[in-house]
Amino acid sequence: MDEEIARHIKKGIDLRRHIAITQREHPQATGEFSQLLGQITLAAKIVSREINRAGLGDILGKTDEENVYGERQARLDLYANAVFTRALIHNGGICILGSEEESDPIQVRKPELRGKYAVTIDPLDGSSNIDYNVSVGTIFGIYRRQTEGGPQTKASLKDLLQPGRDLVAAGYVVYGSSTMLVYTAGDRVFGFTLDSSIGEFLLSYPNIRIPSPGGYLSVNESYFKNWSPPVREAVKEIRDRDDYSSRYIGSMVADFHRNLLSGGIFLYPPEPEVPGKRSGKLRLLYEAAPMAMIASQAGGRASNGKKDILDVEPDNLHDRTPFYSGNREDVEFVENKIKSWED
Ligand code: FDP
Repeated sequence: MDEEIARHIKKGIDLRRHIAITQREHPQATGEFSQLLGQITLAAKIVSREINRAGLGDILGKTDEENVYGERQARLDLYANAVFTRALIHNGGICILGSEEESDPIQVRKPELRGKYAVTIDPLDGSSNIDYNVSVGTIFGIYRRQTEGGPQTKASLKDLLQPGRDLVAAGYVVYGSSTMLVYTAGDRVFGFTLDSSIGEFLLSYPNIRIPSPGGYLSVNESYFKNWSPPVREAVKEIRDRDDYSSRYIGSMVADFHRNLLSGGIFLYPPEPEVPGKRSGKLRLLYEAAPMAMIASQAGGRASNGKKDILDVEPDNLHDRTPFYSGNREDVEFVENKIKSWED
């Protein structure tokens, strides 16, 4: 980042001003990217407000609807999906949206509203925790449209089926004890905290770097018996290290966020003998790839056990992937364990 621009990025500035400053590095920018981030933050504020008063309204609990993975959707899943979809489709500078809650992508139908970005979103990650007042999140990834023909031409699936390496930006919102938005546009990771008294996200972390070594081991150990031998061995060894402690919330955004700030490794390994979990649980496009971009920009790494998540080419919108992310050394330690069993 240009030093003159970096000087203006100070704690406390609001997100809109921050985007305006960072966009100075891109004199050719049309404003669509700023517009898109603006719409994401607007939707995040609406969802945050609803989550904060969730117990008061009639919005907790499950619906009778199932998503494409056969999971029963929570009411807040559907609410968050509707809020983000509306914000992005009508005014977001995008041409197509892939949502974890929808089986098919959503097209921007009117040519005059079509922008140059394709967006993936997990509107409410960790929603099985929502009824218990545990932190949940939203994850988003922003790609450049690949389909030729300009706004007159409809977008296509290939605009969403891109490897994480092609992400223009990625981020998440964690609805926790405070609401935070963390994002990267490929140069540093920034964290903003929502000041609800003025309704603005203010810069609280100007340059997040994953501390290393040490930190938290974060994994659902109740699946220990289902993992492959190298993964079991790696988890046991990390657990025994003196500078590691265990924490698992079961809400990916919250687990990832804690480890981004404190170091360590978050794992969701495959369970080779368990139908539906042979590639783990997490979704490549909606969860893994955006988080991999953030981990990598913060000096860490995310892997599927064999290669960097950013290099994995998606075949389908709803592909799942094993996921190991955090300190570069810890992720490489797991990768080497897996490799050593294959050799
Ligand atoms: P949830 O099902 O509550 O939406 O991928 C979704 C996710 O939560 C992640 O946020 C979380 O890390 C993981 O599933 C939790 O899965 P387990 O309950 O199997 O640990």
